[in-house]
Amino acid sequence: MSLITENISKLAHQHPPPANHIYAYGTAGFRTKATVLDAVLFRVGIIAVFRSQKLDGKAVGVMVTASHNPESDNGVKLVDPHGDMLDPSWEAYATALANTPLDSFASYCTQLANTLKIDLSKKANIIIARDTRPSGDSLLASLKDGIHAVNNGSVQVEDYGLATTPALHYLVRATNSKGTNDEYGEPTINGYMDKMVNAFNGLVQGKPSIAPLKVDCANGIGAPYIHDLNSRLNRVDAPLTLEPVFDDTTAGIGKLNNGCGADHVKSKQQLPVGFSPTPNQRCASLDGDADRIVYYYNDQRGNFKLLDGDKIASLLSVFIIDLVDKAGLSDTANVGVVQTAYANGCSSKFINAQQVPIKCVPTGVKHLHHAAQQYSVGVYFEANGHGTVLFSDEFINLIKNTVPVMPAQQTALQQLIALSEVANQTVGDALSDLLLVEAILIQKQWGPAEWDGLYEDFPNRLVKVTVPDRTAFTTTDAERKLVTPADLQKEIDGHVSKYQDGRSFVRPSGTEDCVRVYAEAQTRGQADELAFKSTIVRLCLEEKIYSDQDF
Ligand code: G16
Repeated sequence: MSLITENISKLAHQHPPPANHIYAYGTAGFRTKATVLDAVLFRVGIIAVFRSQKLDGKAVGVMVTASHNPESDNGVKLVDPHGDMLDPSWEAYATALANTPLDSFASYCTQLANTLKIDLSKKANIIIARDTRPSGDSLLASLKDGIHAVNNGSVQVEDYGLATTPALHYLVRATNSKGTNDEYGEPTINGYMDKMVNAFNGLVQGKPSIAPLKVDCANGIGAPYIHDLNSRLNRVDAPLTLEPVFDDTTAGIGKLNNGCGADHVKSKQQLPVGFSPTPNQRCASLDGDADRIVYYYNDQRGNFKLLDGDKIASLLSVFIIDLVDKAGLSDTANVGVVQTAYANGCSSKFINAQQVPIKCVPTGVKHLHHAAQQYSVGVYFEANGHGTVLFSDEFINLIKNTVPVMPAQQTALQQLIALSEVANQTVGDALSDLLLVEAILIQKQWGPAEWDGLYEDFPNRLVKVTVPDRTAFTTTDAERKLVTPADLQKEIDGHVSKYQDGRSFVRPSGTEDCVRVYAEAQTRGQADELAFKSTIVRLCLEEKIYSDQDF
């Protein structure tokens, strides 16, 4: 046994996996109850070192978070050197490592290192952080044990403590690109904030202020970041003020994502509990690790109006298309939008009507990010508020090197450059998205109702259903159709055909123990009927599946 194998074996025994527990790599990494995650975090530490060693010691990120899930859950997201999610081809190795029995664990690590041709004597650089969950501290310690289990003396760990997920993604890319021609920014939290705020300032300087924005921080790590962002905006006299609410980050008191946050607002189509904005007041909600944002307002009659990821994507794509046109680049650059099955049918119709191509991909940032990279400017958003705008290197070169012949063209080019710096190029980012949206609203001097007026959504319903085994549900066609259980899709199609503009699909969640049912139709009553009376009834009664209290 080599020294490293011995060390792995010794430390692995301090982090034994629970009996009979199978871990699955889900939509965004491992995610489940915090109480069964100790072994996973230890083992993820090892895979992170392997990944870094395989990539010649480039920094790899590990974020300990369960994002929108309840406070008692936790999880882990892995970040590749360019700042995007772990290459999907490595998910299988991470899963195998997580599920290897303790007795054979050390020898399996050696075997995996051999298969992947990893030189364990190479250096590795791991950047880590966590969200505010009470379990975060001890899980971070397990992660560090895993990292140090492979320590050959040249494994470096940089621990940022409490940070948002998008900040960690930024730090990974900024660290790896420092000193190169593609330098992404100063690899510090200050550098992350400065880059966004300076570029935002360039977009809105001299414009009249708009009403303050109420920001629901989900009682998570986004709270100190929103407070910090607000002070920075004040310092530069920006025409925007943020008013944070739900900003209590005290760990262990059950407030995180509870009755507040982006997932609550989007799934329940309701205000955060106990929150009553005045009519037409612009509000936004982040999730627990600040990588998602949705907007909303109450109209004059007190009706709740949601401005979700689809509305954000629509606002951004219309604005960008106009700038590309004014910059004289419409013939050279292609702008595209990437959505998932959850995108409201009306948003897709609206975007298509602007002559912008749309691509539909399975749920998960990794899928959207990859598809958006195919465009000069790729706007990607999940309806739940997770997204960003990617600018290709070629397009950045083009806008930086185009010599303007008219002042309007010069302004458009400058604004495109500024947008590319506000937009997080590594992952969906609530803070960066907030600044993108606010910059456009300030430029247009729009309130939420004007933005909402771009198009009207089809009423829709999203329901979680607890099932005995969600792995029994498999899908195809970017998750719009079920393959198994057999014949269930035929039944759903039968129900859908009864409703004009009806659409419904069922898919297993990759972050929670449930399947998600989505339905939309022309009226609220029909959307609910399609979701509850048709699709879910079929699920529950015929498949002998029992729903949670949402049913
Ligand atoms: C994660 C993913 C998102 C996905 C969401 C829900 O978000 O990053 O892409 O939309 O989970 O996934 P599912 O429907 O499979 O449970 P977050 O913000 O929770 O990390």
